[in-house]
Amino acid sequence: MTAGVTVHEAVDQEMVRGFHRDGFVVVGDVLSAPEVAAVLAETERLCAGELGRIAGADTAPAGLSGDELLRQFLCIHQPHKVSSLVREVMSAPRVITALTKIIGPNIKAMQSMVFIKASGKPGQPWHQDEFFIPTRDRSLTAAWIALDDVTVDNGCLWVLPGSHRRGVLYPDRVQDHPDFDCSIEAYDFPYEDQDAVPVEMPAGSAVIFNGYLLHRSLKNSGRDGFRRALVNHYMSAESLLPWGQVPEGVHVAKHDHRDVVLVAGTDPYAYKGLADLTSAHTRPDKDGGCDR
Ligand SMILES: O=C(O)CCC(=O)C(=O)O
Repeated sequence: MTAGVTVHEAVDQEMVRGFHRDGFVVVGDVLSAPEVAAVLAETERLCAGELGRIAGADTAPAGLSGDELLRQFLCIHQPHKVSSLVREVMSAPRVITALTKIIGPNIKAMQSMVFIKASGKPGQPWHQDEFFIPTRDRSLTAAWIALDDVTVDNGCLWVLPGSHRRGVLYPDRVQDHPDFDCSIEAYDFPYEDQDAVPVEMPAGSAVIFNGYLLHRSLKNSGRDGFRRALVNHYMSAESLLPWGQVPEGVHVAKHDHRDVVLVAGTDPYAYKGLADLTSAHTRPDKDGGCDR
């Protein structure tokens, strides 16, 4: 330990060093057991449509409840748009403490996703989150919070340690592997599947990872049960966010998606106001085919 540095500071420095070296870090106990139970109950309410419309959920058969209902959903995007609880969890103190050490004092969130992934449901192939959510300063960072104990068997996240460091976005292509959902996959990167490590964690823990880190998840091959996770995406509030539909007449480099939630510090662009641009929606499940 460096002289004049407290134990807490030394632990933080080690966490930040690990994040920059590997592209990810696991933080334990970001949610307590009762908090996890509350988010799981909220997930059921989301699926039942009790919190507001979830676009795409209308295809679930009526009258289902409990596990039968949950099995109809692979993932719900932007649940924070209808759930004040999910919005609150975006600011979970242990996540924000870690993020401020990694990103800086001013942080905004632009995306939430709740994965439900019942047994037999597919994972998501190799990808880098910055391919989908581009920031100008490469500050995109995910907090993937386990809501069940996540294991290789039930389809935990896998990461390629250090794959963020080159700062390259690899090419992506359509894939139709039976173990993956309809998402496109990154390819032609200098890593092998054997280099990947599984991120197994107890419920309530989070893996925080860099937007350039290659990661994927495999099918839930458990005999029953779910592999649920709440994933929130954050970035530095100083950076513009050229994400989503670019309004007519605005150059893409000046585009700034303002459907964001400030979770730490101050927003230098507060003068622009906020916008309501996204809404809660389901991710297509392969059972229904991929819409290509
Ligand atoms: O949880 C999963 O199965 C995939 C999540 C993921 O890759 C992501 O949040 O970027």
